[in-house]
Amino acid sequence: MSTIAEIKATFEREISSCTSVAVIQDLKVKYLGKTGELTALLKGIRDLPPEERPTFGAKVNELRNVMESTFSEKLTQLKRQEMELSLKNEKIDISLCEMKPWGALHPVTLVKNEICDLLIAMGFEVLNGPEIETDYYNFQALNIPYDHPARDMQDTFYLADGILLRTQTSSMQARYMENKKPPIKMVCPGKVFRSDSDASHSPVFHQIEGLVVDKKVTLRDLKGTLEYIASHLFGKDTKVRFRPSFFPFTEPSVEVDLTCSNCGGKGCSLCKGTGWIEVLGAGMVNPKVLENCGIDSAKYNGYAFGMGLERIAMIKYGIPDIRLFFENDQRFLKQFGK
Ligand code: 2NL
Repeated sequence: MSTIAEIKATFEREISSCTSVAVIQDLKVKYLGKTGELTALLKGIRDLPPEERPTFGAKVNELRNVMESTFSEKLTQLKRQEMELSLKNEKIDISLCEMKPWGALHPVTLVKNEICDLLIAMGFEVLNGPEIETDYYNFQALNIPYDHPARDMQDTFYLADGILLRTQTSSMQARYMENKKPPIKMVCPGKVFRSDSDASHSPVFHQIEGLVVDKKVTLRDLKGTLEYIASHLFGKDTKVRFRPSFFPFTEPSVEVDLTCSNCGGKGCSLCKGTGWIEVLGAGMVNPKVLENCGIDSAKYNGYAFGMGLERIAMIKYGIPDIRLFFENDQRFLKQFGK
């Protein structure tokens, strides 16, 4: 009986000084576990004289019940305390994310994505090509003669004999035609380089060129495609106008004007009172270019168009100077793509 009293006393002392859930679980094992102190007492009952067993057993059981309810009360209390403490200490500052400056897509990327998405919807494939090109794919394959001014050192960045920074993405289109049989519907966006620099010319800028090669393609197919793009980029009432022009790689060639998105065609300072803005060049692929790339020009023909993405973005967003695209000034960049 005195052992029971001793165990009870130590138990009460230990449990009242217990301050954590982990410790209380150890204590429970110490007293009530398989090899616990109280369990040992119960097992010892058989060594007592039979007349003492009932009273002793009842006392031990009574203590076990007290211990079990004390453990469970103390456990609930400690769990609550630990929860309150962690709620107090582990604060999550959810405003921290707001403090980080969010990036935005560059206006040239926005315009590129928009045009690519429209062309993808019409079944065009998007391809990227090398920025370092050979003279052959950049000029010769595209029927640009040796005496053409674009080939001059003042217009093209040459890296080595016959190697240059591409001046147009059509170099990739020439590569593509060599390897694919018509029908071809592809678009090629990317950086191009020209030795030229002022408010409307940058030594590096972005172009997107489209190419369709198939049987019986017409200038009207080209116009329809451009009307679709123009109406989505600048509004559904935008009209497309062709004016005769010249490119070595297309015949006939056209300059393409759109009704001014600023005044809707009435005439304003942006369109210099004409109501029209020149946005791109295009035409029917010169049969010589098709032949250069191994396509039978008696069987197939096609159209092609090329536009400067900075120019499109300048018109769309009213940006006055091309150099703004390349200065990486956050005050400029963060106005787009929110
Ligand atoms: C412009 C005019 C143009 C093309 C690009 C092209 C490509 C092949 C064959 C024929 Cl593979 N043409 N591209 C055609 C006409 C005009 O670009 O002013 N770009 C900024």
